[in-house]
Amino acid sequence: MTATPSAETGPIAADPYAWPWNGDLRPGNTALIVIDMQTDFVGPGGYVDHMGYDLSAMRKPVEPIRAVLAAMRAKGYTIIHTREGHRPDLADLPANKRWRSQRIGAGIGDEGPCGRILIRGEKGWDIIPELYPLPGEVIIDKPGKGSFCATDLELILNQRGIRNIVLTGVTTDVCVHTTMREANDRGYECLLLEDCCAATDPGNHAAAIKMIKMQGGVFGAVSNAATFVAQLP
Ligand code: C5J
Repeated sequence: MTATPSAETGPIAADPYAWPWNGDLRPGNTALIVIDMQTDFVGPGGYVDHMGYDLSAMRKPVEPIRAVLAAMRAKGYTIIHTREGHRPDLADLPANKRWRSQRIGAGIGDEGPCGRILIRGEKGWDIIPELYPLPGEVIIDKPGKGSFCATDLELILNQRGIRNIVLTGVTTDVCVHTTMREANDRGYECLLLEDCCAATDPGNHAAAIKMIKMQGGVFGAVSNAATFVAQLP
């Protein structure tokens, strides 16, 4: 029997409602997205390091994401990784994005200890070894903050019949939030795992989590890695 959609039917304990909204959570309709866990965001000598932010905060989600990845891989869920980056000739880099990054000493396209900052194919641009995609997992290369902007993510989700998206990665307030908003506007049901995300500023992380839960879950719901792994069907 199909469960009647209600805020009580979701199998995952989450805030402000048990997720997903209609209780329909299975490998055939649910994907994990791991956003931008690249050396440029969480490793020494990368983009975020150049900007002078605390890398230890950025690394906190690595182990919780590992646990979620293992659980979802074992149960056959779709796994998607994203990488923010630009073409070596900078043809897809908006001039104001380059200007802004140069102004704060982390010029996108400039040489650094991990190669050219945020450039596709460079060492710093790739996903960190601890969370490296397995063969067959989807990798989305995106030039912007949102994972839907100028990518084939929506096409791939639709081909696989995905309706629910579990969001992890960095940064909570920028690329993760932008992706969640884009997904929510397209009708996808979103869950953000808060200990699987980090921001360059802890206050922004907390604010981003709070925003999701307003208006009864305006962008979706929030849970954590341990709860999710324990309750994943
Ligand atoms: C940023 C991201 N912060 N992955 N990118 O520029 O959040």
